[in-house]
Amino acid sequence: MIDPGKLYNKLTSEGLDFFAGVPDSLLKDFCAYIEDHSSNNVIAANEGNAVGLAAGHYLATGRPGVVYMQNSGIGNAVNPLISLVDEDVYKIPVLLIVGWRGEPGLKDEPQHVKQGKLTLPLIECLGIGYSIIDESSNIDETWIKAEKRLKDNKPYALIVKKGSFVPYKLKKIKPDISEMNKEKALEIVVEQLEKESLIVSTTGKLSRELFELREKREETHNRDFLTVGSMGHTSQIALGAALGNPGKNVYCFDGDGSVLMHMGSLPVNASKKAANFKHIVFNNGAHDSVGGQPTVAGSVILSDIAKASGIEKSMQVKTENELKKAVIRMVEGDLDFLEILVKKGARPDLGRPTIPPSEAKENFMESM
Ligand SMILES: Cc1ncc(C[n+]2csc(CCOP(=O)(O)OP(=O)(O)O)c2C)c(N)n1
Repeated sequence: MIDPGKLYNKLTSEGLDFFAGVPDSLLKDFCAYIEDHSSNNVIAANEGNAVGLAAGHYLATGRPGVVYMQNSGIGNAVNPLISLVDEDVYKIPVLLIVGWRGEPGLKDEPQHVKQGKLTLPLIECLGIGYSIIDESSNIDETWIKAEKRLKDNKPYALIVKKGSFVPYKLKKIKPDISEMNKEKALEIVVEQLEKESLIVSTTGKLSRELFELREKREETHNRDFLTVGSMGHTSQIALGAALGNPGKNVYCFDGDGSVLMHMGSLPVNASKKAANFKHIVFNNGAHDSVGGQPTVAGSVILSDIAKASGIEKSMQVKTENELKKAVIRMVEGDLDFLEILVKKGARPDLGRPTIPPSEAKENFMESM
């Protein structure tokens, strides 16, 4: 297996000492190593932004930046890869490190299957040279291929298979921003909501926790739309649903990483003034689902950003008591945006949704 420190040292010794990206579960050991050792690591809002950061770094220093991402993020990065760093435009070298979820032949969740199959074709169609990295890859040999491309001012990608890295545990863990357990907070919210309300929940563990909570409460899953992929788009799915059926309350259960990824949604949500759309963000200040790397949401007040975006009835809570009162206000129509500060961490035995997405969609539409 590859020692994340060895890859990090190789890259920095070759002058690639600027890192930007969005964390990924397959790259979590490498992302954690960078977070602990580099003073030049930007955990970006989305993968396209990360390419922009690497391009800016190159403009300032003449040295390529390193951009890490899950293959789900290739879509976010396509525009700056084609219209900024591409050889037909500014010819800016950048090293991409891409976690290969859904690799053909390996079992993975439904949202990763197509992305996994299309990862190499997508990289090829973008004209980006690449090496496939697995546990037996030789970093020095791979670097020779990457360096050649980078010297020609072209991007190069390392497509990293599952299990390639020696485990490395993040040491610089930021303190929790709240004492409240996320599953407990979720339970309080679900308990207070009207039975017939619909929920659109975000990518990662929150949707898995909602699924398990429904099982525990012996309730139907039919009113929940679990956004298993499409990170950052949850509030727009919920808004679209709310606008499509003004007679039903639609609650968006979001994460801080997800809100940050496409934050422009907030003023758009405000502008629609849909009384039946309600946004609840579980803010743990981290990308908890993929390794706990920090997000900038740990040091900003998302409910103030919502307010400044035009969502006047917004508030932040961090105790169970405050939360109960806030959800009641929301149900009564007196609150549109609720930020719940919660602790990082999830149960190690957390399950995954067992209903196939297309069937879950039919059930949700029926409830709608
Ligand atoms: C476009 C895209 N980039 C990255 C990922 C990998 N990913 C899945 S969940 C997640 C973290 C989500 O963070 P947040 O919304 O704060 O929720 P938390 O995991 O903390 O519950 C990431 C980065 C993804 N699924 N899609």
